Amino acid sequence: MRAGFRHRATGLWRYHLDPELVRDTQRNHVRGDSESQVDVAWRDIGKPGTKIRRRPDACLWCEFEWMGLSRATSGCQEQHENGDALNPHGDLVAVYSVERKRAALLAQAASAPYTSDMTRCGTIVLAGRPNVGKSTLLNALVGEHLAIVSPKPQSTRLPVVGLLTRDDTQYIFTDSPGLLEPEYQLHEAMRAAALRAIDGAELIAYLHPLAEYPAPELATVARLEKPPRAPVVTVYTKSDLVARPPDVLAVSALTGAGIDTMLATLRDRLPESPFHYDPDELATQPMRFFAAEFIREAAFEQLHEELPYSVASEIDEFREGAEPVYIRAVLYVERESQKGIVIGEGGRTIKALGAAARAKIEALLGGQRVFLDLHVKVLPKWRRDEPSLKRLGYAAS
Ligand SMILES: Nc1nc2c(ncn2[C@@H]2O[C@H](COP(=O)(O)OP(=O)(O)O)[C@@H](O)[C@H]2O)c(=O)[nH]1
Ligand SMILES: [Mg+2]
Repeated sequence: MRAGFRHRATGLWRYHLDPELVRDTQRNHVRGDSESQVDVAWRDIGKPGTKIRRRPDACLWCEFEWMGLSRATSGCQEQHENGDALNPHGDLVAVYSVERKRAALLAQAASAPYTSDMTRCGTIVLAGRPNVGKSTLLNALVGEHLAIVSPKPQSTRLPVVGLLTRDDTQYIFTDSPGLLEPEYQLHEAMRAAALRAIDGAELIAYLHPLAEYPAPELATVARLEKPPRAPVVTVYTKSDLVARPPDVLAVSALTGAGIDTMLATLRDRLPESPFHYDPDELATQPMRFFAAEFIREAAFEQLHEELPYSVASEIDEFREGAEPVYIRAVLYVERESQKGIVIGEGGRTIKALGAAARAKIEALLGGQRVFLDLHVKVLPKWRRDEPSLKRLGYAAS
């Protein structure tokens, strides 16, 4: 058994099963079931990424019941009831509480030899100044338009998670708001979100435009009080725009140049771990989140100058079962005069904005048709108002 590990966000324990152990377990624990039946089930369990839920009083074997193996593990149950849950190696004895199991697993992990067939998986934050290409790179890595992109800086307000599973590695990328000097409450919330993402990640990809080589220290750019906990990999972006100095990790999200090298570099620094997500998954946030973001992205495209910065969006209703999918959304601005501009002459502007947002949502829904019922409302000075920022999901409540 190569240890389990605790998933930070959910607190669940997950295990990766060593095939050798699985064979052992069959010999030691299976009573009365045909080997072939068990074989199939074990194969499922051994699959990278299989999640085994924590049950407070379950021993290591009883947890497998959750996977539909209650019969196969009846031998275990007997032992469990007798107060004597042994693993086949005899080194995990009477594990009744999660705390004791955790200690036993960690002790095992410390002594376990390195196994090269272990998968790797971890969280990587894409961090850097505004406009360095974080969101564009996230989309290029995932191969799907998840994060909103704009030539205007500070378009990303909330972290967006994108997943990439390639061979034995699952990369959990987080696009974060740009590190900036806050000018008002929304900026403070964005900076706080970026710092939380940096703090929570297992690896930091620090992005900086190649044209502005060399990059200053991340700690300086982010004005961190102490150096970040996670290792930092500096990745130069927009390499298509300038000649590359030797020996730097540089990528172009537009041409794809350097991305394989970047992934290989990140892979080497990710922890050994089972996958956290199904290899086919691309995103972890709900469709309503992306719908609201795409409305904002359309606002960045269709509205001029500073106006997009005064725009927020909120999804009131999202009926996915309907055909077309029905979405009622509100686009907030800060002043009555802005409302007039967003609606436009005869409703022309809001119509174009809604059509652009709808096309983006439909693309992410795999071509499903969407009816976007979009309204414009004034939420006075929401960028400087803490309760409004919380309500819109920008500030942590
Ligand atoms: N030429 C070029 N432009 C890029 C590249 N990546 C991003 N951009 C552009 O840089 C601008 C900012 O990108 P964005 O991803 O929104 O940056 P963010 O603020 O760091 O998330 C947009 O206009 C992008 O099209 C790249 O690899 N090459
Ligand atoms: Mg961005």
